[in-house]
Amino acid sequence: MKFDVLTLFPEMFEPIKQSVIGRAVGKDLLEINLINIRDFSKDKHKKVDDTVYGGGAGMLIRPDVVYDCFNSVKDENAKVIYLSPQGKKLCQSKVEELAKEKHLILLCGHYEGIDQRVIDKIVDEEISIGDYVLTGGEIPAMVLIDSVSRYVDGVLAQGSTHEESFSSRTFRVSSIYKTRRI
Ligand code: 4GT
Repeated sequence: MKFDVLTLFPEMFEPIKQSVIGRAVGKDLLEINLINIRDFSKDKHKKVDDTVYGGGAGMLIRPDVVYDCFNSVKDENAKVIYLSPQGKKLCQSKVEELAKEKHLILLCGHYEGIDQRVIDKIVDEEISIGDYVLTGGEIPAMVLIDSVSRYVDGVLAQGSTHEESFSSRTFRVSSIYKTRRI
C-alpha cells in the first residue's frame, strides 16, 4: 500500500519509520513518501502562506502551491484525504475501509490551515482523529497510517492478522466505545 504525504514538516514523520511500520516499509509491504509542500513554492524566499481569501485573521497555505504539490503525486485511483478537526471521525470501521485502498494521498495542514479552494478541488474526504485542535495534520496523518497499515497483509506477525484478532481486538475497541457512550 502506498501513502503519499503532503506536508510542510516531513521531519515530523520520523516516529513512523520505527518498529512495525518501519519494518514493513523495509519489506516493501508499505511505501511512505513524504513530499515537502515548500518545494513547490515559486517564491525566491520559499514562501508558502498567504492572507485569508475574502478576509479574516491569520495565514493560510497557498492553494497554487498545494495544487502543484498534489499534481506531482496525482493518480486517478488514489483517495485524497485532508486531515482536519472538521472531518469525519476516524474509527476502526473507517480504518478497515481505508485499508482496502491501494494509494492514499494525505494532505496535512499547518498554522491556520489550507486555502479552502484547493481543498474543494482535490480532496475526496476530510478525516479527524478526534475532537480537539492540533497545530498541524502531521500527527493525525501518522495515526491514520499506523492504524490502516496494521490491515495490510504481512505487516503484523503471523497469527495476529485481523481475521484472527477480529473477535478479540475489534470487539474490545467497540465495547470501549459502548461503555464510553453510556
Ligand atoms: C486537529 C486535527 C487535525 C488539526 C484532528 C489545519 C491546520 C488543521 C492545523 C490542523 N487539528 N488537524 N487533523 N483532530 N489542525 O484530526
